[in-house]
Amino acid sequence: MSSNARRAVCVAASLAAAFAVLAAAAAAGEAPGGGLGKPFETQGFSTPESVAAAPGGGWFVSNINGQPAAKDSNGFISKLAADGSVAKLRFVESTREHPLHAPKGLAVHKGTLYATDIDRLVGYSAEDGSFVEEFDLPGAKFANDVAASAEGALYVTDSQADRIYRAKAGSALKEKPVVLAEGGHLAGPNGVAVAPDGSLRVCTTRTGKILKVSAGGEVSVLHETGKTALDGLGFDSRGDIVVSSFSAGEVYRVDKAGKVEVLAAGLGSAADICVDAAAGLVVVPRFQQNAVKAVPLR
Ligand SMILES: [Ca+2]
Ligand SMILES: [Ca+2]
Repeated sequence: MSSNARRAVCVAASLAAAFAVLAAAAAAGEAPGGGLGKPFETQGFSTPESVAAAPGGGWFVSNINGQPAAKDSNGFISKLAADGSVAKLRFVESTREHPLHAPKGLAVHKGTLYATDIDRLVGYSAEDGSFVEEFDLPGAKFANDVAASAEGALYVTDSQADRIYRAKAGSALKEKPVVLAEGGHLAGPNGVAVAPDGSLRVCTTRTGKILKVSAGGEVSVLHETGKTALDGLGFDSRGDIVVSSFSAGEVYRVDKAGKVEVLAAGLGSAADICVDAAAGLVVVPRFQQNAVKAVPLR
């Protein structure tokens, strides 16, 4: 899950705010990144795939509810309060006019919550969950994660079509999404996050790589983690990458030299995480356990 008004917030809000937070923590004698938000675990979801921070606090959680590629009109998005309790289980619901089948990646941009849904990208009000806009993703098979840049570029990975799409927030009625990059070298692109310079970081399902994708679509390998089934990623307050492995049920920090450190283990199926540097938490959707667990971002 990686992604981004507060995945942008989970990333961007954080990078700016985090240094102030770290300074305050240091002044208070606390460990960096330690403990503004409290760890929690919340049950009762239906195949949760992605978590994104909500404007004003708390988180959104996508619920596939059934098979990941089934067009079954029963997907929904939950809203959690800042303590991890469920504020509204069905904050966004499927409707006859605007069906929601199997929402996965989430990103917030300027008050709109975007969710991928198999072959579409759908936007809802982050305030009340009402429908805003939707994009068809031509040729998409399994749209997975989404991330938003500060300028409103929306980047969507498709881990079966081996593609990355780019759409423009607010433009669904006038501009079609374009394919930014495609090919087997994307190796099942899954989590996507926007770096401060506007380039993308993408983790791969099939090879355990972390790729850099430029704004022009050039792809290069940044890190080989040696891990499997990477799913969601974001940045900590130092700008290092934090990434989950679905198959291992673990979360790692990958520093700029490529050193991999285990931050959390025993999570079961760790899908698209929200790395919330400001809160000092990694919020992990436990896909097969129907739970969401927040662990400290040490
Ligand atoms: Ca479903
Ligand atoms: Ca994912």
